[in-house]
Amino acid sequence: MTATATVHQSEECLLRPGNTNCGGCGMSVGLTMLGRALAEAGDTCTLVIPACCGIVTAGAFPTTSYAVPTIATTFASSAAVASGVASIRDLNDEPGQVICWAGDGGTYDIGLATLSAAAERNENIIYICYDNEIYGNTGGQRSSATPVGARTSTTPSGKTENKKDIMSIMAAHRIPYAATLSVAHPEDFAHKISTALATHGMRFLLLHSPCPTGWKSEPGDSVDLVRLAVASGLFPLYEVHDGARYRINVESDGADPAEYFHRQRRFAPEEIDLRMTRRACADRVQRLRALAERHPIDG
Ligand SMILES: Cc1ncc(C[n+]2csc(CCOP(=O)(O)OP(=O)(O)O)c2C)c(N)n1
Ligand code: SF4
Ligand SMILES: [Mg+2]
Repeated sequence: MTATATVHQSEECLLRPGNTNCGGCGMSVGLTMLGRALAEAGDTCTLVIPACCGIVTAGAFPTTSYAVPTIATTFASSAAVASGVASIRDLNDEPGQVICWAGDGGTYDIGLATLSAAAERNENIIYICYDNEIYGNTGGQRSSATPVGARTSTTPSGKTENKKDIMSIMAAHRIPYAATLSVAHPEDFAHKISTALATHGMRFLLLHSPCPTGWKSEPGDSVDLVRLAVASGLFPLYEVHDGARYRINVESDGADPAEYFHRQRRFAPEEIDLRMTRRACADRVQRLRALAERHPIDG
């Protein structure tokens, strides 16, 4: 469903000006980068979006913030709806990508069953999870992507469980392509979108998406925060082919994750075990390096 744009649009504009996203929202930057990468490849897409900030920002019919056809789905069905739309497109030999754009609540939690089913069937879709580590548009409840120690409206004293490792879950499905994205690394972002566009079958991309409202951070700090997450090993940038071959795209430089926590009021300093966090970052990076050395993409 599309509606008439009332402002001039450049071809690469996927998210139109005047949308309702908060200032400093990583999702806005991610959609802009995605639009540019699609335009550069001469490709286009249909968006499939479950309940999340991403569909709130679409606005009310007959106007929309999206410059492409957009289907709003229930949480549980987004990967299934995207699979159906992609099958019809392929049967009719139609151009364009079907891109599921979903939050962490819709991906790690409520939509995981149909996401897993689509991955197992190797459906010809691109699934992008913008992970703001919270149920953003319903008031900031915890999700299974929320990191340990983060205070949310349902974990007021800090979450006690670790963030779910969705990348390992998706890699275990042996899908053709899975990768992590950061808005702090636009060239890497563009490279991975272009790889995804050139790959057939199920593609899963995980975007670390700053959310000043939920993270209780300054909107102007958003890009710095996710850059720190990459540099410290909290959110490594890597890609996985066929669930088996790995490549680290941006090496962690061993930056101390302390600053990442200090600049967000969702974390209470006394509840963050920095020693354990540093060890977890080092372990994560070491494990990925071992995988990339033993099973390289170019090997
Ligand atoms: C089955 C179902 N459960 C709960 C809701 C209420 N709900 C709407 S959006 C939302 C949070 C979505 O979180 P996420 O997917 O992370 O997206 P974000 O809001 O952070 O962008 C919830 C719980 C719903 N619409 N459907
Ligand atoms: S609540 Fe967070 S994810 Fe939602 S629009 Fe605002 S900044 Fe973006
Ligand atoms: Mg979310």
